[in-house]
Amino acid sequence: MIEIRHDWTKEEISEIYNSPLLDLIYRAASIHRENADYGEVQISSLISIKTGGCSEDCAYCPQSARYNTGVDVHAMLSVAQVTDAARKAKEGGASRLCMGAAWREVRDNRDFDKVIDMVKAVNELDMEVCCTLGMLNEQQAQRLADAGLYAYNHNLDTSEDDYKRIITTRTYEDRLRTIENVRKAKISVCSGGIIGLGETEEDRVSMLHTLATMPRHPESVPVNALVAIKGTPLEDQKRVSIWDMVRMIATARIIMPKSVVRLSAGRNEMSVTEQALCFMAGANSIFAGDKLLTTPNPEYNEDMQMFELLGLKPREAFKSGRPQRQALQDA
Ligand code: SAM
Ligand code: DTB
Ligand code: SF4
Repeated sequence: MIEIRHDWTKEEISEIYNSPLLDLIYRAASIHRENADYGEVQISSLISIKTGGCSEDCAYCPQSARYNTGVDVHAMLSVAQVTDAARKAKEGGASRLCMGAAWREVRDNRDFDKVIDMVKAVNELDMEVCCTLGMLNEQQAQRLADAGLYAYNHNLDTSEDDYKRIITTRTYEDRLRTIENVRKAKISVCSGGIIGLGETEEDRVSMLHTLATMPRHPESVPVNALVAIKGTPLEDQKRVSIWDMVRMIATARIIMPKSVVRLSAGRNEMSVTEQALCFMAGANSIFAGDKLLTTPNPEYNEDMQMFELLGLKPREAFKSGRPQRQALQDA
């Protein structure tokens, strides 16, 4: 039995993160292999239901209205457009559809009513439905849960201390509060961060510490490599080293052994060999489809060839039970 701990110290996490690379990969791979489904990779497909024009100043984001990034502002998609995309993603092997909106927070207006309709419609296709819509209050989280929302993505992005350098228009506490509201509504939590923002190793360890000491670990932990976007304050950031990506993934795998660790943004700049190292280190989820929200992602066929080569299989939907409430209660 794998022990799930919520009392990790920063020192312990730092020691793991900084252990000799091959030891780290071996330890993470061994833990990963204790899970029955280690050859399976969960596939999520992303769709931007409302693009650009966001009021927030997240220094990495192509969708902030404050930077000239060339991303056009789009009105919200229709329910039919979303279900069409969901059907295609499902045919391609995706078990989850994640709908993203360039919002600071959810407001109780007609746009939110439309999101609720989208959640219901995608749910009917027998896919896990995920949303990432910014901050939520308890009632809004409950409304999404009642519509059948399976998961909610809300990333911490970096450490509490580093947060102000990256975002000034909201606080770390705001972020944590939304995650709590999602938890209370018994929706599966997806929360992780980005590396390559110019953060220190201590910041990475601290962010992992925040995640791994939550009363329940997030069910999904996305590890994004910064996609440096021209026009944003982080446009000149160097591409993050693959070894840093592997260290983050392996450490997340070791300290949150039951969570799905997602090799998220940045795959388009990675070779198959590099991605194979990430899977070896315990990554067991990706975003598939030729686009993330606004930036390119590897072609679907290339990903399927990679799966074939590495002997990986897409994970079927609702493997953790449906609705996931029981699994969440048992965790
Ligand atoms: N507006 C909502 C929010 O901020 O929570 C939802 C959408 S937002 C684009 C979702 C996440 O995408 C961010 O929290 C961040 O982790 C990730 N992201 C955005 N731009 C990125 C970039 N250039 N490189 C890597 N990850 C990025
Ligand atoms: C996550 O952790 N990464 C995804 C998803 N959750 C919403 C978003 C990545 C966005 C990369 C930049 C873009 O395509 O706009
Ligand atoms: Fe807006 Fe989300 Fe981008 Fe921040 S990350 S600017 S909140 S869309």
